Amino acid sequence: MTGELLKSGLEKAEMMVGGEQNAKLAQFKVNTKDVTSGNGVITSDYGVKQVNTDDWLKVVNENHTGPALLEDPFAREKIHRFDHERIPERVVHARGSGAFGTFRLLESAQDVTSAGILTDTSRETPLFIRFSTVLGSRGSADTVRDVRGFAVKFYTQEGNWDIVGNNIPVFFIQDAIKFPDVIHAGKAEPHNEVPQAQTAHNNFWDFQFMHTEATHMFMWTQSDRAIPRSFRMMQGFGVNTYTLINSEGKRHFVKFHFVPEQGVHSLVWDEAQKIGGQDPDFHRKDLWDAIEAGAYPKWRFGIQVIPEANEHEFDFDILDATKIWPEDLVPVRFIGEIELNRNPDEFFPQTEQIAFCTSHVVPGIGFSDDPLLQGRNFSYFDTQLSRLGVNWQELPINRPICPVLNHNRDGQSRHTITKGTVNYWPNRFSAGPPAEKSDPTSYVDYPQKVEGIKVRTKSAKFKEHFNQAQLFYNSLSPPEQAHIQSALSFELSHCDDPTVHERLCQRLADIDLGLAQRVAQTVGSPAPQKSNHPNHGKKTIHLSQTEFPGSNTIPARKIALLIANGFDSTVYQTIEKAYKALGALPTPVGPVRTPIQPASGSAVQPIHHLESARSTLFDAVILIGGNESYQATLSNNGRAVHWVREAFGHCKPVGAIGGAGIAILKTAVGTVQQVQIAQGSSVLESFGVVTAGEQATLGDEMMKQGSFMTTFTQVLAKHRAWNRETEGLTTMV
Ligand code: HDE
Repeated sequence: MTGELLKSGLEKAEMMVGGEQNAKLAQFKVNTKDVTSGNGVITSDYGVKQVNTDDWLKVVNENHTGPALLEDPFAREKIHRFDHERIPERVVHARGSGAFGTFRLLESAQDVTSAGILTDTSRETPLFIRFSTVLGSRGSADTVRDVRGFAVKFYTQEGNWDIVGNNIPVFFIQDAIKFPDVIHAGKAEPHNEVPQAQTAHNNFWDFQFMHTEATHMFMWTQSDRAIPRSFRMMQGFGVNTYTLINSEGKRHFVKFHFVPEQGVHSLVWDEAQKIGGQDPDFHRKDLWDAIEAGAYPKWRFGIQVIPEANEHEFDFDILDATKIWPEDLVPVRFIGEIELNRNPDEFFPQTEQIAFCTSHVVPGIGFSDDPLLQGRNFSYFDTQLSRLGVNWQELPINRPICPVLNHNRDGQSRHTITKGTVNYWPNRFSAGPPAEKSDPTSYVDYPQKVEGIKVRTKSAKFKEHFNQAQLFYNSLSPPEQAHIQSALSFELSHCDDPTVHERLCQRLADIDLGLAQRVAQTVGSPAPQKSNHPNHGKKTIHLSQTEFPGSNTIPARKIALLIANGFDSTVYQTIEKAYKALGALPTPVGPVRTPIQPASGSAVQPIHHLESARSTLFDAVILIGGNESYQATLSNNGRAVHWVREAFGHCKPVGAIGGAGIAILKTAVGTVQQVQIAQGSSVLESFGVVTAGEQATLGDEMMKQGSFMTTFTQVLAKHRAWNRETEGLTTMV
């Protein structure tokens, strides 16, 4: 009976996946209502229509004043419900946002796994991804320096599979028993709950010093990875080592990877801090807007696979979550892609109530003896009990799309009504039996051989903590290395205990002596004179963002087109049209939001004025150019000048067209003599600043090779002009 039920459920799920709506979205229909459509009126939660929802029931005198009555069931219900609206926020990763999407398998991985989702290329699997910061509370800012969560729930035909990953491939600790310590040390300090959503304080850095195993990870958190430009531009990593089991029962170790098609890009620290105040929801809105605009973010899904027999062939332990599997040793095999294409309908029931468990894997996928993963497998389910209650898997967002049948019962807020007189197995009706082992859609445990003694210890290779911290640092480009140095200097400067500075600078010497000495000098700490672990000088591939393959793209990049009365309409229209066609988001910005008159042609209404959005919120700025009025308006506007100056300082592509555009540019960044400026009909790129002389500005000409548009597009695709920093230009503005 169960077999049939399961089969029909699977067929149904399969049908729906292939149909107009995916199975998960179809399932939501039962629980969804639309308050803005239809003729509904307000009722109480128990269904009675209400005629007055503004006045509490009272006993009033002739002046219509008097005490409110406790008797009023409508008022009481409303207040009761409000009083209990909040649930505990996640103990970590409290702030996050997410979206729905799909997974498509491009190449079967049946040689290593029997999992349907990784072997059946005809399937499209619904999914939800929640991105998050780790340390801040629910209301903290998006752009803080922190690890980002990258948690994926695949609603597969064989049950839910969760990859609860991060945007950084390693972790601070090797054993789950240390997790409360690292999180206590990282979150706000216990005596005054300061600071919010930052690691720049004594306790965090004290912990890092006390745990050499954290060295590799803290180098990642001090790198640009911890200040991503967008959720859409982050890599995702499963971090822990899982296993894949194929239909012959053979097991491989695996790490999961997601690589963004939008490129891997970050903010700069000054910008991240400013956006924290200017637009605390920067990442949340960016994801929402991209999906609403149809610019669906995509990631390639890949696996790194190591046969069971090769487990001990590496100089690191492949079960140690503080280590990567360098891609020159174990290449990533890309087998699928994910796309996010639908925003949630309501934040709380979907994004807040989604609950992930590393222990949720489907047939063909298993765990390893990674001690961090083993502890995580316990923790996630446990935390959902206090956050959402024991029946959390019945919540619409968490329900699998395949049938669920078992003898678990009761508990708070139980929704399911199971008919029948038995709630145990075995029973006299043979109702609700276990699945057959031969059924490939059922989970069969891998018969792992285990023998040993019961002790608290780690393998010898777990005790080596510096090789990969050095490997990471060495593999970065000079600007990325410089950013780590600045980040460490910032963080340590916020620690007011000199012991913390001194110890940490000693620790940095274990990664790179030069780095340690430079940081020590900046924070005013004694400079280490020798390293106990001299830098081995080795590098590996794909750790640097600036050199990350395939990162140079422009879709969904936000370009501010600065206009003011007297702007050049032809130039504006050409650029706007061209960038829209390329999938970027050109946005007119003016001194005010009332329509702006060009020198000739129709007026344009800016989407932002210079105060409502700063250049920090855009990827690039173009001074469109125009007549004297355009030039005077913007050159004499301090905010406009600051806009361009700040964009230059943040290494963003800056364009200036014609005499007027160039004049404003010079007012903003004139102190930087090294930037070369175009003249006459030429177009020039210099330090990511693209200028077009007076005669180079005409419409069609702009699209040709060597024109403003093609030159600016190349600069834009590179994201930032880092040579401004390496050549010291940014310190001059
Ligand atoms: Fe988590 N982690 N974690 N973590 N984690 C949680 O589960 C935990 C770790 C990660 O968007 C909690 O539902 C332990 C590594 C993400 O809902 C909690 C250990 C990685 C999210 C928990 C780790 C993560 C969480 C809090 C050490 C990257 C947010 C709320 C062994 C691979 C998921 C919740 C979401 C959330 C425990 C370490 C990623 C308490 C014990 C390593 C993305 O259960």
